[in-house]
Amino acid sequence: QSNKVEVVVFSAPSYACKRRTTLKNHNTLLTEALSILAESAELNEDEGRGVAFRRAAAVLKCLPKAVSSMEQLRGLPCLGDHSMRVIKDILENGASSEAESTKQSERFKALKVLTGIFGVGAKTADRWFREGIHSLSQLQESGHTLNQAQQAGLQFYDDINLPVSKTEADAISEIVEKAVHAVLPGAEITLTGGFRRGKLTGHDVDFLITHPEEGKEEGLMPKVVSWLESQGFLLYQKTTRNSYLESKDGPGRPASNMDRFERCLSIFKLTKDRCVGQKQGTKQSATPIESHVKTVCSLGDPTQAKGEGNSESLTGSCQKTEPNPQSHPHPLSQIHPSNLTLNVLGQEKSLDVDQAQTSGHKPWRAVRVDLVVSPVSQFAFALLGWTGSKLFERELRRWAGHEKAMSLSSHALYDNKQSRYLRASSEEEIFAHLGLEYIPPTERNA
Ligand code: DGT
Ligand code: MG
Repeated sequence: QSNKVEVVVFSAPSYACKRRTTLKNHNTLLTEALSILAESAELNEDEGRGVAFRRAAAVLKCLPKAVSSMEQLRGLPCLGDHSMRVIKDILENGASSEAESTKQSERFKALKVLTGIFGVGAKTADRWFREGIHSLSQLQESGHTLNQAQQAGLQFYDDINLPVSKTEADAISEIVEKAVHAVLPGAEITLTGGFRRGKLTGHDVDFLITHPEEGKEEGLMPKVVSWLESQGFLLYQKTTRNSYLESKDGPGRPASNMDRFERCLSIFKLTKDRCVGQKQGTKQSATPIESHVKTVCSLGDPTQAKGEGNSESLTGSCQKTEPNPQSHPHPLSQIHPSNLTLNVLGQEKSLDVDQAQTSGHKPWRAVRVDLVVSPVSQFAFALLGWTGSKLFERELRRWAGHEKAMSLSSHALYDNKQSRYLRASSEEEIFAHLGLEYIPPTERNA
């Protein structure tokens, strides 16, 4: 018998798309610290550093056990010197002093609060921060003109920063299904994003819509939006048209990482009896009673804020971060109530901020919903592209480009060697084209 203590040395492939990452994370202390540093880098628009920390966190997420010594990390990829120092600090002292001081820093806290506004990305938040705007109340006092998205973001700040539950996502699914089937029977709706990966909460609800007959999906989004609007389900929406066919860069080689599908970024109004404790078999009618109650919170002159759009929410890498309401103070408690008015059935009343903003005092909540329409010929690519996680997607594209000389997008897969597009009607086929073992959605939580 030997007295040698066996050290489990972990190993893992360096591409996240070759690993199986479930939601069971045995190393949350480590991954949370690395995620804070990633988030901070992203807020500082240092993408390279952000990705490095995301990769380091992701490799620890797939380990079958908690890390207990530095020795065990010998065989692991993606762990640079900086990440190793962070891990060592946690293993020795129980916490990372760097992650802790980042979390406490005035800049990080302020940028988190400001990018918590829908339609505000890292760039805008940084500009405001440098002007001395560190809180929502300071933003309001500054007299800055906000675009429509940002106004909605401020108005529904608390709700939007409150995680969406699976029950709420299912209630939204029902509404979206009703809307889509009302305007195009036979269309198919798929829940994508984090909920498709099995997450129990999310920062938004993502849907992909298609029709089995190519071309039938054209012009669908405006009709769906009109239906939703007529039923009082939308608090905000911005639809962008599909420009895929018009673009010069060609499928599989998008000019930016943005998709060209018809897409609607929206904020839904979800009635409370639909979100919490909805009883099985007691589905209520599609029209919520208070869809007749129009809420108009005025936060400046909306006519002054045109043209900026909300593109930042699409491109800002820090816009969509894991919801963590605990790390936020309650910035809305600082908003001056005199800025808010509520128009209920034509009666204007001044409104207590709590009544207007917090989810506890009103019979509905605001939920961020992303709708994407795809032609059925591109559906598999769109499904793979919109299921995530973000790092998994990035790694799939890196694998395709670096290891296979292929270009993968949410529209297509192009083989640079054969100079042709590779067709696929399922995610399994795409993985096969890429020479990868199929990883189901629940194991894409890198
Ligand atoms: P969540 O909502 O916080 O629970 O997390 P996810 O994983 O649902 O993340 P989300 O909603 O930001 O996005 C879902 C997936 O959709 C994500 O993995 C990547 C993709 N995605 C999001 N926005 C864009 C975009 O503007 N362009 C492209 N190509 N993909 C996007
Ligand atoms: Mg999502």
